[in-house]
Amino acid sequence: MTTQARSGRVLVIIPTYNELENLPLILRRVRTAEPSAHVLVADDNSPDGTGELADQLAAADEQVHVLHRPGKQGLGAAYIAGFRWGLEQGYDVLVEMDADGSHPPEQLPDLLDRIDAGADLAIGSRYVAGGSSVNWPKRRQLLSKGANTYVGLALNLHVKDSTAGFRAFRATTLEKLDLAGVESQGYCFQIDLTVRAIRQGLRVDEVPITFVEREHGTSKMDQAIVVEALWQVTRWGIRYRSAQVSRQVRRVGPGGLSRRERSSGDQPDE
Ligand SMILES: Nc1nc2c(ncn2[C@@H]2O[C@H](COP(=O)(O)OP(=O)(O)OP(=O)(O)O)[C@@H](O)[C@H]2O)c(=O)[nH]1
Ligand SMILES: [Mg+2]
Repeated sequence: MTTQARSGRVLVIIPTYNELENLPLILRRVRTAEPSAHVLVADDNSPDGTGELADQLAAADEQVHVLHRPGKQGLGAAYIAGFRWGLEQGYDVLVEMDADGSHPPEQLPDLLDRIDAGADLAIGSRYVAGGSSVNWPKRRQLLSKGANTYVGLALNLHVKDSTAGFRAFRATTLEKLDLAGVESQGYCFQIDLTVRAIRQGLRVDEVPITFVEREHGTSKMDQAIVVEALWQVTRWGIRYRSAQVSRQVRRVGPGGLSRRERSSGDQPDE
């Protein structure tokens, strides 16, 4: 599908914290891959001057915008602020993309095609057929894959890469997710949004992507972050399953299945 055929205005949100080297590269790649898309750089007052560089780049390109935030408040908070800005400005599709090149802008059209084909949320996935990770040490790959398998089991999700951070949301999807109620940060943020979309009955599609480990700048990820996230997922899983059990108990009641349920073959939730 050509970019001219896009069903709406697209905003690519790129959160930045100390991405001086990466920012010009990623902006050029996004603008080339999807020329009609606008970009919002959401910078948390990076000490290395990424925010000032973003201003210079925005001054030279009317499709590039900058949201300055007072200090480092985490990826999730930067995205929520970016979503709000984009919704206020009337964009129809809002995209999450890291600044470090891990999410190849050249694959952005694949995500947008999926939105145009009817998805409410398109996730760039490493773990569906055709997806992969490049330059990732084996240990990190195992940690990520294991975490995703655990999330799927604990929360009963049929999404292979619920922690992925390269995604396109319809504006109408974000409006249904109760963004004001999202408190999760870091590794949990993406999982939280995935769960919210699925529980709303929205169409969530995974699109294969090639995830590329950052070349410039420093990584903020470690094992402790993943372990902490999985503990939060476990708490959500327990809450979700106990809600399911209470529903089941209410439905079956002390006398077993109602006559209607018996005659219709209707089963309580699993
Ligand atoms: N605005 C803002 N951006 C952030 C913050 N923390 C991380 N980012 C940006 O979010 C994106 C993802 O962060 P990364 O550090 O690449 O995290 P990661 O991809 O999980 O791990 P590595 O690539 O291994 O470092 C990058 O564009 C970061 O600059 C933050 O507190 N505020
Ligand atoms: Mg990264």
